[in-house]
Amino acid sequence: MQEIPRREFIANGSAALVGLAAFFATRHADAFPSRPGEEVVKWLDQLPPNPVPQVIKNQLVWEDLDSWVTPNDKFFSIAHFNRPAIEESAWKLEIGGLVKKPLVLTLADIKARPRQEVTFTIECSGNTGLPFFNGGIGNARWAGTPLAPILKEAGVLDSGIEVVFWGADEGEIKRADEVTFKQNFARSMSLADAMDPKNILCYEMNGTPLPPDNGFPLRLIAPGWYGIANAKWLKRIDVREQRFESRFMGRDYVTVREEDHNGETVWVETSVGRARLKSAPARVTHIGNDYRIVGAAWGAPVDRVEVKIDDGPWMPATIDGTDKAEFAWKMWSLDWPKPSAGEHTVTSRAIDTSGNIQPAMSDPWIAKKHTYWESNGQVTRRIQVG
Ligand SMILES: Nc1nc2c(c(=O)[nH]1)N[C@H]1C(S)=C(S)[C@@H](COP(=O)(O)O)O[C@H]1N2
Ligand SMILES: [Mo]
Repeated sequence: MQEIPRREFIANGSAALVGLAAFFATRHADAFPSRPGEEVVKWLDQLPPNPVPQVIKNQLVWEDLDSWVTPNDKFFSIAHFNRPAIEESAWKLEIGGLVKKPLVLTLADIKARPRQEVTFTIECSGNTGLPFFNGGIGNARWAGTPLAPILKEAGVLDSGIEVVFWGADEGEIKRADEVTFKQNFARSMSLADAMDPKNILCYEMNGTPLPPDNGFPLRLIAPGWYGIANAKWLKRIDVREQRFESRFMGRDYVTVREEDHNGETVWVETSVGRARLKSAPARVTHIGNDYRIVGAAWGAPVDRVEVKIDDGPWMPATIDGTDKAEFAWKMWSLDWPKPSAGEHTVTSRAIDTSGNIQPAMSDPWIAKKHTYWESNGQVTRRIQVG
């Protein structure tokens, strides 16, 4: 379904349209391949204890996945510094730096601007790259106001090339060059990326104000980008004339790959940016001896998903047809009638609309990646049948 802002429906004044929107909303919420009476089988490979419980909270439990939209109380959150508790009355957003007219906006000012919604699956780029982390993903319906018109209103000067998003959270930065200082969380984007009409300054998650852990009162939602770009607890947007390098641009969230260039090995370091094609088996269910594998695929326009059991052939999964949101994960399923008793492995791979295939873990793209970021290799889970 096309993303149609609620305002447009109301402006149309058509009860039929509003009804249709509600119908699709319900269909979306229900769009999940489950069968009455089925039982869920736990994966044999369960995560070891999370060594950073303040940083990573509330990971998605894949076996519990039973809805296309992840409810707020089941949504993961990441905080690299503190988790600020912000009072709406004391909060404001500054837009400054290389602009003609700096702006200061209250939450009421932001909510009074045009509303835009997007259903977007946000994944931490560290997800499945670390042994204790596979639930850094969730899908929500985010609402806010587009960022681009605010930047236009402030009037970015010709010298401005970079937009920095500052959070209210703060931590100590110790650099290798022995400079130590306190700094707020900060991520940046090129001006061109920031002006993407899909980016919103977001104040609502699944119909409620942003929960504190997910960035209350305001965060950036940049559909199609890895989690790190979606700066939470925003306090300032700052236009600059140089590329910006914070810890989260230039040191953490840096992917290091060994690439081959005409037979020469070239080591390449890049800052984590846009999301990558990925899928994962979510859970196996059964009714008696009729098993079914259900999973999700996301990160790029997904064309199809294939599933491999043990060392068998790739088999086409059925993609749930009801969830058509461009930036949201797609649910898929594959019936697995009467599997033999014993231990099995389940692997999935997504294929995008350009024919790119989610890489195997042995693919050089993954095998020659030396940091855990952007781990979009195929996910294999283990299961006991019978
Ligand atoms: N201000 C701020 N924004 C932040 C972070 C943070 O630590 N501070 N973590 C980022 C990371 S690493 C991810 S994966 C996403 C996670 O969004 P969520 O916590 O709403 O799930 O938020 C991003 N935005
Ligand atoms: Mo992240």
